[in-house]
Amino acid sequence: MASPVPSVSELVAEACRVFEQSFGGDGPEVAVCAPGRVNLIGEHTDYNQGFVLPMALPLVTVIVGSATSGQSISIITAAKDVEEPRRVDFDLPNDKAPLSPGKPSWANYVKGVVQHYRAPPVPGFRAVIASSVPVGGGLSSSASLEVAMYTFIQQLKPDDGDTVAKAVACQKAEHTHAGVPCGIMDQFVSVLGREAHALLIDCRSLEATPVPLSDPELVILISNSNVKHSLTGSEYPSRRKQCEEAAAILGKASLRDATLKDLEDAKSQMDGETYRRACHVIEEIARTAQAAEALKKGAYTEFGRLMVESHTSLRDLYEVSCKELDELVSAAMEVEGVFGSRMTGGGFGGCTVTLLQAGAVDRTMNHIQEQYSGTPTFYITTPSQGARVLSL
Ligand code: GAF
Repeated sequence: MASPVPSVSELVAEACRVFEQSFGGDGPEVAVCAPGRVNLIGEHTDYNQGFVLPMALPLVTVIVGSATSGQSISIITAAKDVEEPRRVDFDLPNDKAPLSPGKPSWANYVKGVVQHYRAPPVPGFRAVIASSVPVGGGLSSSASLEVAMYTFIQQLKPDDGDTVAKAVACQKAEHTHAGVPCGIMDQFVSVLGREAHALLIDCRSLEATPVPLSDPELVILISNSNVKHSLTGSEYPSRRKQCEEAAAILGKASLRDATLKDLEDAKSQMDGETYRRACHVIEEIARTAQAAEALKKGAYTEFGRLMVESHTSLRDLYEVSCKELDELVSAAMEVEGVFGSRMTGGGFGGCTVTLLQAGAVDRTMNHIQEQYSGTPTFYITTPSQGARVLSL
């Protein structure tokens, strides 16, 4: 019942086929991939310099291609559900003509990365994208495309190899070319994800601690609500702004530095909504550190309880959940053998993540399917490696 996921080699084969059909001549010389992610806990904490605990997925964006001697870039997407046209040609940026975002929107991620590549100028190239990360599903299809693009360009013209700076450059691409003032989580884990581990990322120091996550008795189930509410565009920046306002009222550089006591003391100086947003962030940062400790000890019941607390807080205090995500979480929590469940990612649609006993997977998927008012898609998943070069 879980969705079939094409393997990395199937994606490479598809991308190579499109490359040869479209560009003729020799096949591509380079192949790379970068994963999407699921965040286990620590939501809307990254841009508050807090902790997050994501893992890289086996769902990936693949790019194959070759350098050209010209001054332009030709890029084709074979990814599912993206805006037409599927081929875009543009000139390399220079000081007088930086690359500006436009239509189709999928190409903006490519343009953003070319613009922010850390060892300019980028050489001309032709490339094809193929992906198994569902677009708009809250599993970071955009970060996986940015990081795959960056990794591809590194093969044509290496930079200094600084992995954190690479994630930051990809985050910048998202800010300037997709218009989303995101935190660092998605790009960071897409670059630095580790097989069989989640990553506890301190978004202030940008240090990551791998947390082992490979118990055969434990399953990580992703349920895609298959809805995306249009609120996302405006609500994300407005949440970020409210957090910055709350930190300014508290006299702190970020909410990472604030305690609940600081917040209570300043309650009369802020409106109720700003107070609730800050309360979620301060508690979620502490919850994430606690959850990472629980996971290290294999204390899954404790971890699950924290996941549910996180979901409730995102629903009631941060107000980024929606009816569909709440339904998926409630249904999962009714099944024996489920430790915890919560929405994952920015919210307003997308996916939930559920931690459960291996023996409970089938009955959990069945129960969710029966209870959910829409049509869910399931992925049974494992923590995977970050961006990598593939052999052709
Ligand atoms: C999106 C953003 F891109 C991340 O940086 C993060 O803020 C997340 O929403 C919420 O935790 O995925």
